[in-house]
Amino acid sequence: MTPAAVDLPAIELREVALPLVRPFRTSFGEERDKRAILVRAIGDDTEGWGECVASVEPRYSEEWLGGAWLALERLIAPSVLAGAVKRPGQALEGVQWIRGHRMAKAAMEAAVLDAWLRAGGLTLSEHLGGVRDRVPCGVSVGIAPTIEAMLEEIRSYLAKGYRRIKLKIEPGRDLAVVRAVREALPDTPVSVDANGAYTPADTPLFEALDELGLMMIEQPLDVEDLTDHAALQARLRTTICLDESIRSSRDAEAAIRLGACRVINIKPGRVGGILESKRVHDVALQAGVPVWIGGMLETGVGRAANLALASMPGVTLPGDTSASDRYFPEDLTKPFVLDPDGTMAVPRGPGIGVAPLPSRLEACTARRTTVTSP
Ligand code: SMG
Ligand code: MG
Repeated sequence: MTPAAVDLPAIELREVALPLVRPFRTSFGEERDKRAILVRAIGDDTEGWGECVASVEPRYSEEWLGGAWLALERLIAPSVLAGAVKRPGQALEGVQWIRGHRMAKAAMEAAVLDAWLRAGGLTLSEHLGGVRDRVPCGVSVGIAPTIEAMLEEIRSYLAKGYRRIKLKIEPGRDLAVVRAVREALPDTPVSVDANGAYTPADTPLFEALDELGLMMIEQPLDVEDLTDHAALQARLRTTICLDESIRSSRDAEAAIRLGACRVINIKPGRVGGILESKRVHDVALQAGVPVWIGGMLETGVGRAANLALASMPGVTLPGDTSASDRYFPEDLTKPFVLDPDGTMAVPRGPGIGVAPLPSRLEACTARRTTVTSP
């Protein structure tokens, strides 16, 4: 059944703040608490939720929370309020002229899509052509102060069942750390993620990492260096996975054509939406390139959508979608729980299948505003 058009007379924006269970350190800095913008599309008989993954500072990409808030409040929400949403892809039609701001657009699309699917009683996974109701999960491990601390953290994740460990690396904290982990846990599938912290001059380092039997090396070089990634991939047996460099399905096509990667990490915020994520997936599937769903330390709202994306047929590798207790003492939604076999259930309710718990939402809200039709 195709849901009917939904009228959305108002859009609420909330900035939320949640403490993390432990600081998350990457090559571009450390986060101690999670801040996000939640978009709530309010219809007469339905509502929908989306999460904007822009970080507080523009380090992962040029987007940042303060800028995304303004883009949503002043440009994106007024444009969506101007018309009824008859088809899911329509939510962002009026904002095509806005260059960039993909994370802000993705959050709005997610909220509208959720409202539309809820109105029609369809799950997001069904809408995306999902083929599984449980998905295998990995976990991303931040840079720790010592190797011992990192090993302890990793062992606790393995005990819970996680199927793949991703280590964050940065210049100076790379080869020795990864070697120590491989030696301590030789049978554990391990990947590394550099968040673009290296240059082609670091090729000897990657050749050394190439000897360690890693599942993949994620975003070793700068976001704009597709050709350098292609040259590096040609020298390595280890698969290169691109994250930051893939901002659209066109980027995915180009990267695959150039041989810049053999795997793609899909994040809906980075590529400007859930529907564009499906297009990246389709391009990769067509080319025989495996994909997995990444994470941006989302609250349960964003994670629910990521789990639905992970149910698509071409998502054949464990993602960074971990359980609520890996991130927060208390999530915004009903907690997501990892099964001992290292899988999580794809939400079964209509739309994204979850919503923020009202009392948690109030407790975590730092600011809010409501944009209404003019
Ligand atoms: O959601 O578990 C998660 C985090 C996964 O490592 C993760 N994300 O480059 O893939 C990545 C990073 C970006 C995090 S920036 C906040
Ligand atoms: Mg990454």
